[in-house]
Amino acid sequence: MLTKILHTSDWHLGKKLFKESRLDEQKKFLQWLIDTVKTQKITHLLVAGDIFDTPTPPAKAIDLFYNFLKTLSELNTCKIYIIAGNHDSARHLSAPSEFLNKHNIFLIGPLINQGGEFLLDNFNFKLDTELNLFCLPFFRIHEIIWCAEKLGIEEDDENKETSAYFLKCLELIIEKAIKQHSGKNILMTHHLLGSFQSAGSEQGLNLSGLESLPLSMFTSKFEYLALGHIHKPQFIKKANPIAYYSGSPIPLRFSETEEKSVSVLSWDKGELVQEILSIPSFRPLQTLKLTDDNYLNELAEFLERFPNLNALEGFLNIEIELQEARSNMADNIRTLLKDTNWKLVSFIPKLPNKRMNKNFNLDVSTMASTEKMFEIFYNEQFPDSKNIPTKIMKEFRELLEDVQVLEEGVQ
Ligand SMILES: [Mn+2]
Repeated sequence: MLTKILHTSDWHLGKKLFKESRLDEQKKFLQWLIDTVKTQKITHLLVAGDIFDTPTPPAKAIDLFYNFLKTLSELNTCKIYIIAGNHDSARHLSAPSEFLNKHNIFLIGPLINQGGEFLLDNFNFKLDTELNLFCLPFFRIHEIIWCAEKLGIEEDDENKETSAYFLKCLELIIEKAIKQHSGKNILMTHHLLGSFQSAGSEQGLNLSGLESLPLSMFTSKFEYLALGHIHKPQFIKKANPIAYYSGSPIPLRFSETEEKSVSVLSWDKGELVQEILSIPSFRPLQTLKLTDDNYLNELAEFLERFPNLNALEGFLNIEIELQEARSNMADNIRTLLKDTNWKLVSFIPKLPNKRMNKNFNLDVSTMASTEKMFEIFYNEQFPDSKNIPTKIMKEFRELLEDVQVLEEGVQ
């Protein structure tokens, strides 16, 4: 069978948009993917990281993932290679890998295995007689340095903290990997490469002061770089090698309006041919900007023009410019949406930019806590209200906790 590769990434199974589950869309995408593997006669599926949205995903997301693997492996025509991204728990993702290898499913987790070893063979795969795949899952800098030292890089204690030393270590690993087999090479990785455009829904990656990995490290060694992490599909380089972010299969935020796609690779007389296949939209996400005095008419007009014939209800993000605070707007909108195939998911009333009182000065150094600062800020914004409503205070505390968890995660 002729080798034909499909590259996708950033599924983020289990992710929510505000409080709304995306599993229905993710399920439809995975069904579409199975159909595409069949019709396109795909022999190898590459998934470049961020399979799940969180290290401990909800049971329904795990269920969806394993059902997908089961259905695809039953076709018996397509091998599956999946690397861990920064959102995945690499150890959890790859825990069943020995069992799944028997079914031609390869889950590539942390560089350093449970036994504390780095085995280059576990990251290198022969796809056919001519073609090799090298998988570099999301890693932290100290892991690369440790692995390079195991492979015999000269110890350099003086420069160990520098990014130049880290790049030297990474280079050594890549060189050792591609020397293992002769032929053409593909790299799959979950990192920032070259100059990229983010979609805004990605988390930052810490590369010890490096903005991204230099592309020059990979040119002349690889034919194709199958990249994951950035949600907007894009080329980092169009040839020699092609470096491509396939992007996420569904929009993860309202601001992601570009068409989603997967990348398909085949070879014609030894020449690499890439085709971008569009993924259908399984649920429309729409931002509507409405005006203060006419918002219900404008919304009615929108509903008439865009009835949403999709099987799944559309998600709406409504922004309204207001002259002054008004009540019941969101409820009025929900009433109007009641018998339609649209759901209000996010409502943002925008009040005219109240200038902060120039004399208002928050001396952060004397503040006991962030909560106290919020209290003072709130009283300044809404001088008529005596206390912060309990609900707002509760939500502020939850937000604060989320930010703290995120900060810990990024470090
Ligand atoms: Mn990522």
